[in-house]
Amino acid sequence: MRFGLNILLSLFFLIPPFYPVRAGSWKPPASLDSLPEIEELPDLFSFSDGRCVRSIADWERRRAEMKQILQYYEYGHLPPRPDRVVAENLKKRNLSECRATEERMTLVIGSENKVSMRIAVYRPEKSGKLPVIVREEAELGHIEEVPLLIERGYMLVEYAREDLDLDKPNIDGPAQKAYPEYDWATLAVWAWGGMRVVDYLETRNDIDLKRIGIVGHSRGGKMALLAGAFDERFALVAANGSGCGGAGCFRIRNEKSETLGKITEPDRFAYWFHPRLRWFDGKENRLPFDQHFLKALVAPRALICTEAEQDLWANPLGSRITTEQAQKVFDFLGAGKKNAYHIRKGTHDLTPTDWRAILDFADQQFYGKHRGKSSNLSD
Ligand code: GTR
Repeated sequence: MRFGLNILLSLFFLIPPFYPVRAGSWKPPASLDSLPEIEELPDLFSFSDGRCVRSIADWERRRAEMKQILQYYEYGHLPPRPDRVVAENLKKRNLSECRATEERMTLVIGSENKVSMRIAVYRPEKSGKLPVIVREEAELGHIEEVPLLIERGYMLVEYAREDLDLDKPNIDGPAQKAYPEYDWATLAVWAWGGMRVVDYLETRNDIDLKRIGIVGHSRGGKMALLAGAFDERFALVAANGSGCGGAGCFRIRNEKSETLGKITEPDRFAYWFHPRLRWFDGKENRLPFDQHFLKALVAPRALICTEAEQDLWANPLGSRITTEQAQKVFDFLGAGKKNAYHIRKGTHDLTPTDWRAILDFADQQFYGKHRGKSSNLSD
């Protein structure tokens, strides 16, 4: 009997408990004051109730929890996919700059709470289904990037993010007015716009739907990372100089980097985020997450964060740390070579060097071509 008990006890300690982790078990805390201090970056593989991720199925549940956490504390909640996206007012022309066509149109999103957003589609004069880069802009017509993308065989789709919500404080844009029951802030609205572009691309027959990437710079990089983290139809995510609220870690920064407190000042960019984020000003160690959550959510899809050495405000150090932390998830999912960090000399900009790094990485991930030298942490 005693022997039997010993065996039972040793089995209990030797074999890790194996039980399914409940889905949707995350609940907001009773109050923010009750949040514990976490000096290190919160563990990607620990559920908020302390259980560990042990299987791919657990990871899927942890992923769902992490998305809830990010929406609750940082970005606000995004509405679900609308029932339809219809293109209207199509205008087509050949470009004189390169062998490509430009189509401008308005996407009418949803059949009940309609929201309109203009897009521009640049397509190389080639037949067949092509890979696409989606890129947000305050306004359409960033034509200088088109020849490079066309030459590399990519379509470019720009969308006018400010049709959904202006980049201004204290206003509800058309998207927020259409979905009043959602507490989404501006970055979430813009990210949702990128997802709606994919809804539209799914209605065309000339798109390689397995090779859609999203690229953004600075505030656009923040939103590209959010869109790519949440929408698995993006096979590739590229955030350039995205900094605070993007690829940059809140807890670990260069001395001159933008802080959580600075970015959420009421007369700066508070409106990009859910108001709850500002509570963590000077209390970053109470955040139950950090920006490595966003990067980990992209796995096992491809992610590249492009930074610049002198762009200290955008926290290239913090972006390197979040990349290193997220690498554990990429490895866990067997996608160790899909998490890239690229740094160049220079300042805050999306330069041809950045574009080349992004497109070399895209070629490598999409087609197995090795053209550039974007560094990969697991190499
Ligand atoms: C800055 C802001 C950054 C970055 C940048 C931009 O003023 O502090 O977080 O988003 O604007 O988007 O241009």
